[in-house]
Amino acid sequence: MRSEPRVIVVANRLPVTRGRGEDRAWDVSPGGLVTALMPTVRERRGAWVGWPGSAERGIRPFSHEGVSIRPVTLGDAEIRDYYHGFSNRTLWPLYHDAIRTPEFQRHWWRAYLEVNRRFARAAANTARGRDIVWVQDFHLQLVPGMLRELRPDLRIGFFLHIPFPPEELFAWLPWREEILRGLCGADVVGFQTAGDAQNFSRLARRFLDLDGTDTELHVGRRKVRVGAFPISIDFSEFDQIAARPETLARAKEIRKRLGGRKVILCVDRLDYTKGIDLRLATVEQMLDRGELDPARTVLVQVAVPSRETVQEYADLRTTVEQAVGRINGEYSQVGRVAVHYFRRNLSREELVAHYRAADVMMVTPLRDGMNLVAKEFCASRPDLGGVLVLSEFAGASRQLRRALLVNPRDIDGTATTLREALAMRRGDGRQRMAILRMMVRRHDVHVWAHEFLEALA
Ligand code: GDG
Repeated sequence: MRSEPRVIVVANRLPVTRGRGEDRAWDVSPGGLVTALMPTVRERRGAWVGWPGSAERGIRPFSHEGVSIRPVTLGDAEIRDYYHGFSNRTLWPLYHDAIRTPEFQRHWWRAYLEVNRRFARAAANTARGRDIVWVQDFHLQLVPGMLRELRPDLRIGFFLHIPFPPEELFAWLPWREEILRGLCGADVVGFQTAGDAQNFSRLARRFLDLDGTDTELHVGRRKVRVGAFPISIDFSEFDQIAARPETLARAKEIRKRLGGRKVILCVDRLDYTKGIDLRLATVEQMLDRGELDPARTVLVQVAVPSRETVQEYADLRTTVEQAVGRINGEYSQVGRVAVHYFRRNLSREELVAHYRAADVMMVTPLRDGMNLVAKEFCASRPDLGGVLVLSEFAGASRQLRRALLVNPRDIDGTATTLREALAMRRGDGRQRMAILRMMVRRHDVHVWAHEFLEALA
């Protein structure tokens, strides 16, 4: 019997980063995608093609824990134009409801083309016959088409981690046909939600004049499958960390240090899609109206620094920090802060301890492909405690139906729901959490990877 085909992952970033020690050894990077895919790639004796994350040149391919690592190097100008420019300032805002105005620059696009070509070539050189190539995310949307030209023999999959916009927005993109054609090079194009998948297949039919349905496109003689593959987390990992006595002890300590008040927790990358500013505005309004008592409730915002060289992110940081300062200036007392704001990355254990310490978790992005924080929170509550308030504009809301769903732009509505969450009866909360946890447990990240690869096989 022939063995299963190897899996080659192609992603903007490699799954390993240089350590800071003297030997600068490579360490596996933390993060969902790596946790999700490394076991599969390792099992299938596969490879990972990606950028090492710096302008360092001349890094030779090497093997790490049984995975063959194929670095794609980028120069400073390419990092600026392909990554900070086209990826983060054109595609990211455009695909997130144009919450910030996307910029369209021809030289960014040219760099995007060039870098995608380099990734496609690297993948073509890495893959052997029968291998499966799985391309990840918005940085590399042209790779499936380019790779198919180089290697028509390969099975090619593509997964988009962020939303796929509706026609009204996607049509803004001067290179819309090129992007659609690039994606149609794959055999399976996967999205986070059915809505994203539908946006894509409708646009491909309209702009590329293809036949097909919402779930299948006819590209020449090939059939391209289009579908939703909602990404998830390693449920058992969070569940286990959450159940450790030391996590419990730390959660208790956190609650004690917060003065035994009710804890509202928020954990986000410091990104304008995450709705941090509107959430603070909601809380500020509630405090102003006396709907929230700072003696009895505290907000903890963990904000992980992100894309700090991009102006919009620097502006957002200023807005958020001014709001935190204003609220604390008005409502804190000696030894009793109204909003705790941490602009840093917590360790995984510390993060889970915070999840366990929360009474209410607020995940209120304005638009989000999935949002793993919402799922991690559920997995971290084996005690069935905690209430999840979740934006209906996060992909996760399609699965986590028993969360309290909100429209974060509706400040009054969100405030009402937050009050409801804070006052929820224990039994109701536990029942909701049990259902949420069952959902995340059944659809964990291993199921996600397996289902996608099955569809592609
Ligand atoms: C993109 C899409 C999609 C956060 N703070 C800390 C920390 N985190 C970790 C979380 C979580 C991850 O970062 C954030 O994942 P999200 O899904 O919330 O958001 P994006 O970074 O925007 O990811 C998103 C995802 O891709 C996967 O497809 O869900 O929609 O935008 O895992 O735990 N981790 C640690 N300390 C922190 O302080 N250790």
